[in-house]
Order: sequence, then structure tokens, then C-alpha cells
Amino acid sequence: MITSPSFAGKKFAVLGLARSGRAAAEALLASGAEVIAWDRQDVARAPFEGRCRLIDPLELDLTGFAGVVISPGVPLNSHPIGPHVWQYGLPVIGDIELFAMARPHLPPHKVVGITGTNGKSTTTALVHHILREAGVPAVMGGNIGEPIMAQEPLPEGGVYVLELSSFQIDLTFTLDCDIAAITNITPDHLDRYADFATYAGSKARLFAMQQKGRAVICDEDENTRAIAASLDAAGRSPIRARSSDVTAPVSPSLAGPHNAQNACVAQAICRELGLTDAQIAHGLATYRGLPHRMERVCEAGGVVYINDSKATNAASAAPALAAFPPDPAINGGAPRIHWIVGGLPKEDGLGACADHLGNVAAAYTVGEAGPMFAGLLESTSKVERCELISEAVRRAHVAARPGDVVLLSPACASYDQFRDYEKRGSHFRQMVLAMTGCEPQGETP
Ligand code: UMA
Ligand code: ADP
Repeated sequence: MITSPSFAGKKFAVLGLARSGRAAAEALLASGAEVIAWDRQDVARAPFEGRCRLIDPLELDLTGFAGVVISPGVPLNSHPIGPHVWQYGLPVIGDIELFAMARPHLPPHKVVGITGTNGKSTTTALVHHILREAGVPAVMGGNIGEPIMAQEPLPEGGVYVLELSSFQIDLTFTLDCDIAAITNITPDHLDRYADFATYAGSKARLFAMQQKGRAVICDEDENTRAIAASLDAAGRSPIRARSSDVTAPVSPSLAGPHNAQNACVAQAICRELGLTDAQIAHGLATYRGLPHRMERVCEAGGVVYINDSKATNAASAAPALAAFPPDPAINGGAPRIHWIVGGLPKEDGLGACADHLGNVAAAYTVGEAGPMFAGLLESTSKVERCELISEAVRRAHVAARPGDVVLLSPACASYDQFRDYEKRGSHFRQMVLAMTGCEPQGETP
């Protein structure tokens, strides 16, 4: 775990004790800080029974505290913790800020921070993979995998590759990334922000926090172009990455135009870190994808089942729909996708998915957004109102013909029926394996 002498003897409250909060509290305790911890769930508090004071910071006089650490899942825009803490002139911070505070005591290293609405995890995992293949000590953390404070510090010359969600950036104030990068900005998480401009502004703060590091910006949408222009105006010369920049062959796990965007950002980051084109080309060619992103679960009876549970907004589901166009050699060129869509809605319409409905043989609507999607799709596509993913898989399995694709790419958050997108994807995978009788193809988280 990452600890720091700078936390010793200081007093921190930690609200939220799931993955990131628990790691933050453990790191603070191990560093010799005084920790007051809280989570509304008993099960999350349990590991800290008897080890620190357990009390909701909302009930505390925070005079003398160094800061309050909250989890990214605690909604800063509506939760009373913000106003309560700010009245004491204290910062509300997250685990990434703790990492930033611990950096001066870590062996000399570099930090790469990657944000964007879509493609953060893929770009982060890809940079991490390219570095590891090139023999550079590297870890990835942040919004992906193990929380960063729970990881072992890297030896000198190591690179911390951090995926940073807007929620995490909102809780971070001094992270000076050696390289900060962004893939794209499209509407998302609008329940957590006053409007789209505020959400986009949150992403832009990653670059504002840099002191002398480089910025890598894929400027293929107007919002990222605006960030690049503001950095130009400040004399910062951002590196502009474009999908067409990647000319080396990439692994099948990086198929599709959306992954070209991720690959070009990863390539620009790795060049800036000093890797050779040959090292980068090797990493791009050998990358194996992440679970829940266009993950091929199995093929049964000529039907391919794809788990794209991480597509939690319309912009990320659209590339999945675009990936399987009708083929004249398959079922006379009929649409092939049996699209399982819905969950907790984030947007009112179909967004970029509307451009690819010609590829959809039938839509199986699920979750809270099910009726909305059914209403939007009924005039163009066959619609089956299912409510549950298990029912959707059952009906799609019956309807799909050889050459078709059963695709979970929900364009919605999962929280109406699942703890997170990973649980939703794992549930889909289990349903598919049970329905088809396929063997699991290597268990994923
Ligand atoms: N809680 C309270 N009181 C409240 C609200 C919440 O006590 O009023 C508690 C909850 O009971 C829970 C904790 O606070 O125990 C909230 O934790 P969390 O949801 O932040 O969960 P973590 O396990 O710490 O996960 C977080 C990120 N979660 C979110 O951003 C919502 C994970 O991103 C991240 O991987 C993890 O830290 C590791 O660092 C997940 C995510 O869905 C993957 N991210 C969003 C996305 O990718 O779209 C941004
Ligand atoms: P994030 O971590 O930003 O959510 P991921 O790499 O996990 O991004 O991908 C999430 C979803 O978005 C997947 O369904 C994936 O197919 C899709 N996706 C990945 N990269 C992009 C991109 N650059 N543009 C649009 N969609 C993308």
C-alpha cells in the first residue's frame, strides 16, 4: 500500500468505505494518521470496528481536521457533506488527492492521468500494457482495478497510469500529471452536474492542475477541441492525437473506430514517455481487451454473444451497434443484432445509437429505461419488452439465427438492478452460458 509520513499525526475523516474509501482509510491508518471513518452500510464499516472511531462526519465538529476524504460514489452535488466540510474551510478530497499528497515521498516516478467520457479504461489498460511489455515498471489504478492507495509503490523510474473519472477529478486539487490525456467528451453523468458545461469543466481541471507536464488531447469533438484551444491560448502546446495517427497493426481487441481513438491517445502518451515506435507497435499488437467491453462471451449455434455492459451511455453503445452491419452472405443481408438495451436512464433519446438502427434485428428492452427505449424504437425496430436481462437473453437466444449477434450494450447505468456494470456484465455472461451450455472462456472479474 502507499503510505506517507506527511499524513502522520494528522486527523482525517473518511466517508464511504467501499473499494476506494477502504483503501484510503487503511493507507491513512498505516501512515500514522488519526482516522474517523463512516459508511452508511454496516458491512462496509465492519473492517474498521475497534480500529478507529466510527461516526458520520456530518455529526462532527471538524475543527482541527486536515481534510475529509469522500468516495467518488458520494454525490458531491447533492450530499450535505460538502457544505458541512466547507464551513470549516476544509477541502473535500478523494483517494487520488491522497496519492498526490503522498507523491513527494515516493521514489522518482511519472504519473499519467487519463480522462474522457468513453475509452478511459481501454486507454489506461493499453498504456499500462505497452509500458509493461517494454519493461517499464508500471501500475494502473484510479477508476480501474485496485484503488491506487492499496497498490505497492513502484521502484524508481516507474509510471503510475491513472484512469480518472470526473467524480475523482472533482475531489483532486494538486495532482500534477507528467502527462494528462483526454479521449473525448460527450453527455454523461448529468445527474451529478448542473449541466453539460459543468461536466466538461470538471474534465478540463485535470489539465489546469498540471504545473509543467504535457497534455495529450484527442481533439475529435468540439468539447476536447475547446480544451486544446484554451491550452494553446495559455502557451501550453498540447499534443493533438487523432484516430488516423495509428498506422501500426493493432490487436483484434482494438477493432473499431472508437478504439482507434483510444489507441492514438495511448500512442501519443507512450511517445511522450520516451518509448520507441517499435515498443509501441508491439504493445498495440499484443493488447488483450478488458472484460465487459465488447467481450466475446461465446459462440453457440453460429450466434455470437457479446458483453458490452460497460457501454453506460449512448455514445459508447453506438460503436457496438455499428460493429455488426448486415452482410449479404448472412441471412440474405438481414439485420443481425439482437440488442439488449436499458437500465438506469442517463439521457432522453437514442443519441448516436440512432444512426445504426438499420443493424438491429430486434431490441430487447430492460430495466427502468426499458419503456422509454421501447417507445423510441417501436417505429423502426421489432421490440420485445423484457424488464430483466435473463428474460432478454432467453428471448434473444430463441430468436437469433446463425450469423446473428446477441449484444448487451445497454446505453444506461446499471444501478436500477445491479451494484455496478461489472455485476450486470457477469450476470449476462452467466445467463448466456446457462442458456447455450457453452463452457466459460476464462473467468473475468
Ligand atoms: N456511501 C455512504 N453515504 C452516502 C453515499 C455513499 O456511506 O451518502 C457509501 C456507500 O455505502 C459505498 C461508498 O460510499 O460503500 C461509495 O463507494 P463508491 O460507489 O465510490 O465505490 P468504490 O468501490 O469506492 O468505487 C470507486 C469508483 N466508484 C464510482 O465512481 C461510483 C469506482 O469506479 C472505482 O473503480 C473505485 O472507486 C476504485 O478506485 C466505478 C464506476 O462505476 C468503476 N465509475 C464511474 C464510471 O466509470 O462511469 C465513474
Ligand atoms: P470508460 O472507462 O471511459 O467508461 P471503456 O474503455 O471502459 O471507457 O469503454 C466503455 C464503453 O465505451 C465500451 O462499451 C466501449 O466499447 C466504448 N468505448 C470505448 N472507447 C470509446 C471511445 N473512444 N468512444 C466511444 N465509445 C468508446
